[in-house]
Amino acid sequence: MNYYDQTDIGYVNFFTNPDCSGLSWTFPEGPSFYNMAEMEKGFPNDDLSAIMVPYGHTLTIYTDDSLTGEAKVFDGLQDDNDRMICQKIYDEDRGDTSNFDDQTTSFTLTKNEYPGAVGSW
Ligand SMILES: [Ca+2]
Repeated sequence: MNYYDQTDIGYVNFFTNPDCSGLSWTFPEGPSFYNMAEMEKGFPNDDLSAIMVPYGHTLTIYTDDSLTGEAKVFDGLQDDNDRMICQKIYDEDRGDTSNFDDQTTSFTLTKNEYPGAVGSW
């Protein structure tokens, strides 16, 4: 994986397996949003099971095309070594009842205006 400065531009990583393995693709932070046709240039429809979102960014996934259907929001997470953390789309261990596994059809990746305030729990 190539190094990048995630404060400049964000890249979200998509995976077909919940442990961030299997088929994968990297999408850069876009000026607008990714509809199904744009996502399918690199990643299959209705097959997303895990993501890595850069710290300071927010990923919103939708079950239908063009940001419609149900939505789910993920904030970027990183570990102590500034590496992105693998997040399952459907995490039953956290009592997640909204099963978004293998349903993602469109999404947005946006940079938070104040990244310093993100993840301060
Ligand atoms: Ca879908």
